[in-house]
Amino acid sequence: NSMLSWQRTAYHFQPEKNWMNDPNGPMYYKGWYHFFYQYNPKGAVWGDIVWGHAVSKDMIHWLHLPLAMVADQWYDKNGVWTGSATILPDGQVVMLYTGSTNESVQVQNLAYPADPSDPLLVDWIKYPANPVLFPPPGIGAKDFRDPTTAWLTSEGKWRITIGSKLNKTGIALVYDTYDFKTFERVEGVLHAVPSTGMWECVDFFPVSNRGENGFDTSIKGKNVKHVVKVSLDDDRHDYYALGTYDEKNVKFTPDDFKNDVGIGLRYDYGIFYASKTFYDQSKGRRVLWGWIGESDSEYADVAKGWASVQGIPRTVALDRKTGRNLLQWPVAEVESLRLRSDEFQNLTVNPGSVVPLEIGTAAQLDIEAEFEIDKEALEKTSQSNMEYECSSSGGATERGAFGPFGLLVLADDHLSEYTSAYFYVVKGSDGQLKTSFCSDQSRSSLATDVSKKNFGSFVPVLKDEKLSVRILVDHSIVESFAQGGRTCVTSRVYPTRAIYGAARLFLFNNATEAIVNASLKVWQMNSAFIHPFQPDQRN
Ligand code: DQQ
Repeated sequence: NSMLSWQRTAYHFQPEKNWMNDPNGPMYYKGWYHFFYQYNPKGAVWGDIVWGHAVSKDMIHWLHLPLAMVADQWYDKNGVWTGSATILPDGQVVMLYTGSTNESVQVQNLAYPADPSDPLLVDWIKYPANPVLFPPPGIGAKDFRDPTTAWLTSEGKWRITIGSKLNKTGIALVYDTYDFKTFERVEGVLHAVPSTGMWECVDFFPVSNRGENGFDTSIKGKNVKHVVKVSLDDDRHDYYALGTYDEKNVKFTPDDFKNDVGIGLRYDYGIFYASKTFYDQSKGRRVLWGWIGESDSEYADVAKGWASVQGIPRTVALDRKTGRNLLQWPVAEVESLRLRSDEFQNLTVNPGSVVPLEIGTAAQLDIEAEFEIDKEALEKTSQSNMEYECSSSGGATERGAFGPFGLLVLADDHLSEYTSAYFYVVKGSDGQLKTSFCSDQSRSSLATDVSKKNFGSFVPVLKDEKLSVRILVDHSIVESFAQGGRTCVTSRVYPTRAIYGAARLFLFNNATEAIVNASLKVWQMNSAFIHPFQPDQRN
């Protein structure tokens, strides 16, 4: 239905049609980035899941390849579900994935490239003796899925973890193997958190506390911290914790139990789920992929013939300034799409004002913005003992002393539609300033069958730092990275007027006391090339 095609994105990865969900088995192999994904070839809703496959030289422009794996065996008849790739030291690729069997039991299966000399890895072989793992005793037949990338133990075995639950406790089961065909269950669990429910798509990886961009999954040593990420089936968000991995006792211990996995930090406070990282050995960085679903109705998805996009791949590294959170940032390659830019220096945005930014059209943008608020007003204010929560607030229109202020993206001239991305600062009972960053969908669309949620969270702002945000705007997606990627928020929005050439960009300040000084650079973004592979593109 071409009537709804304006919501398609121009530079975020999506198949030509139908339903997509989790990223699967991302890796870099013989000069190509490979991306597999959960895909329904038959329609725009979840079901009949197989593995879609695309390749890219830069994770921005993509060539769609034939389906990598379909549901053609008893052990994956009800779905070729999520899995991960491991690249062995000799370059061999091993893929482990979950199959939902003919009886809907969740089992783990092994697959490998039919022709390792083919950089495109078009054909895949399922190991004839699959499945390689069944749900262990005491674990529900439908609570055993999404194997991770394997990492090496000191004894030279490969170790993986698989998400599950015991009653309402989310757990990560551990298995060791030499050959990915026979596995040995490791007693206990890598990690468990009560009341978090089923853990989907567990991810486990090292980060450097010295500043490197990324580590191979098997790295060990003094400069290493570990991250556990889980996708909570019950609330559909991806949570992570930083901590320590004790190899001998096969235990992850979070640095801060109050911020344990599933109850503390999220990768993204908007729509972002079932994410997975991989180590990009070509650039020495760790890259995160995340599934960004729709926030309109299933009826609308069926009508438009497709559902879901993938977020722009993000580099992930420890935030060495705080030591307590990760930093996520769009991969540098996205900057190759930047076209013409406009710059605005030191604009004064007074309380209660909206400032149009004359940049032409604004449906495909990359925005870098910095804000400073007037310190005197902050010191003099009588408003203290304040709390702020994006989700329960009135969004861009509810005024406080020091917020909200920021940007209105995907807006129309008359502001009948806009998505606000804003900061809100409060002075707490301890006299300390606390900053929230929010992305509000409540005014994004005149349509009624869409989510009107306001997403966001607290963002750490260190002394002498300005407030800053990077925002990628792409027709129906707004991906924001506040304070260098400490807090990220992704919204899916469905404007009916603020589309194509009618989309505009504004600054706004709806604080009552704070005068805001804003500086921005705004790039128009080119569309990415995302098309079916043609034989002459084999290079
Ligand atoms: N999606 C897959 C499962 C996974 C879930 C099925 C997470 O393997 O647990 O499509 O979105």
